[in-house]
Amino acid sequence: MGIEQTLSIVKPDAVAKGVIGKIVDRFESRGLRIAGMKKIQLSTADVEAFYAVHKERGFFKDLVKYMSSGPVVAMVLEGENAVIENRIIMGATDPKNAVAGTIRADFAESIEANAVHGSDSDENAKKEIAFFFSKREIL
Ligand code: IDP
Ligand code: MG
Repeated sequence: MGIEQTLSIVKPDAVAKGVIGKIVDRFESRGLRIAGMKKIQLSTADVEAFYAVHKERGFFKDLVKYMSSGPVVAMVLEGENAVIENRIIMGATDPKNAVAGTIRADFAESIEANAVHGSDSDENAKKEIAFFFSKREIL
């Protein structure tokens, strides 16, 4: 395990609600350092590529529409066991199942508009970080 990096995205619903700062605070308060950060508008093609693993799922079309509906904030989080720590801080995919005090319990609108993305493995974290950030943007 040790020090890892993982990708977090503040999704369009949370950006629109004005809770970027509150979400960033959850990470920093729990010992995850912001190693990279950018606000970006994803195109349909961007989201199709980023979420390619979900392309056979029934909700894929809606997911692409939602994730390209407004700007997002992508972050590289760094810290001890960052991949799992971020998943714990985020909470379950469906906010109805998210533990109290998690980001999704506190800020998500629905199973789709669920405030944040987080990489699910070290391998995917590396790919997802490379999707958004160049080396010189990670400090
Ligand atoms: P995760 O974000 O907790 O890793 P995934 O299963 O990887 O969850 O799904 C990716 C994203 O797709 C979710 O965060 C959510 O925005 C959306 N999603 C997942 N399941 C559903 C569903 O059943 N209906 C609508 N959207 C969904
Ligand atoms: Mg996932």
